[in-house]
Amino acid sequence: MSLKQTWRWYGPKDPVSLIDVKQAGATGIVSALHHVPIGAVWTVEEISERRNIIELNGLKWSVVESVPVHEDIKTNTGRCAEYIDNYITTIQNLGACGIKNVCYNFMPVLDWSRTDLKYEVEDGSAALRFEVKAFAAFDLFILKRPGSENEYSKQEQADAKAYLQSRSEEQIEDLLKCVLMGLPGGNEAFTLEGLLAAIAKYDNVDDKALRKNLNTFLNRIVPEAITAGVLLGIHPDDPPRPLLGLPRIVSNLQDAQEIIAAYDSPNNGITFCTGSFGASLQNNLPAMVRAIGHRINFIHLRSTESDVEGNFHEANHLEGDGDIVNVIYELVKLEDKRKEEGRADFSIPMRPDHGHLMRGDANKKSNPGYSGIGRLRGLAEIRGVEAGIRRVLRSLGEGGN
Ligand code: DNO
Repeated sequence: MSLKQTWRWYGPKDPVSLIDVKQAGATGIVSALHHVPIGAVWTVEEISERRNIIELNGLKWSVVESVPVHEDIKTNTGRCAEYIDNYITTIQNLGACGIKNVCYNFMPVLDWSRTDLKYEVEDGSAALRFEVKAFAAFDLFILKRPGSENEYSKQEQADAKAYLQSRSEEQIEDLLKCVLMGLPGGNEAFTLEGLLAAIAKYDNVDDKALRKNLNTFLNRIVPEAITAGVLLGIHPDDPPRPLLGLPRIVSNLQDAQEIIAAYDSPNNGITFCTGSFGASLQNNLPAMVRAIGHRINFIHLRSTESDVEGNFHEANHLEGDGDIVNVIYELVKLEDKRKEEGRADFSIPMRPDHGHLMRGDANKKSNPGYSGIGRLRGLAEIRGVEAGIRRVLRSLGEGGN
């Protein structure tokens, strides 16, 4: 046995085809109906259509990533009640179509964020990067968010200004696009005014209020997920630090434990994203698997190289500070334990998350982080490590079956 090897596929327009996925050796697909407006119901017809395309290619739609949560739910304003009802219907429809694993996130306004989509690493491939002073420069001097000057020290403001002055117009434009246009699978593109308006909706929503709104959401959707047989997994904050003065509630072990405790059920789980949690040097990933493994419903494996200030770029899957080899060891042990306990969900879907843009893909169109060859390398390395760990455990008589 092994972790269920899956692959994110953005749908028929994804430049990486389902044949490519099959040849990479994945058997499960992670996909979403990105064309459905956030908050609207995913109908059985639309879900079945996507599922059929996947199945026609001999693959299985294993996980939905993501059913996005409308901002009105996160802020508990406007059409919140209607959007929660719609979310429930979507979960029921997914369950009825046999798709039983749903990832979502509760990050305010922006989904995952980076400041550079083409950071060149030593081997010449390009990685995604987040730089604290670049983001501060965007916040302070491009977005000019009211009150932002009170949230950065004098030194941070000076660094951000110097950073901006050192950049060409084209580089500044790239930074602007990187933050505003959103990354694949994230929220819609913003204008500067639109972003300011979206942020202003959080004027009265701090961490405590956001947690309360998440709990309200969970109390409504988890019982329905249980009935529909759907496992939910909240995705951590990426990066795991507050941005644009907005609240952040899924950045570390304690956050994850609070969410699990808010509604104690295997259906209320975590998407264990090693890249998101791992970008904070405070998070010990193998220890986190030991602590919350019983509620891990979906896994993203990738590594980052970070510094104490919070800057990071995405490293090769087995390099950087993610300690992915030890994480895989803990995951193999976790699956053994689940089998012993007789859990039906012992095999956990895992996808290689992101990858470098490599030379063979450099001239092809691709979604940032989601080119084919970089992820193929990641999956192959992960698969090799897992096979090796299982082999050794079996020969020692210590599980790994
Ligand atoms: C980035 C991804 C995120 C993630 C969503 C989950 O590569 O991990 O887009 O899918 O935040 O809801």
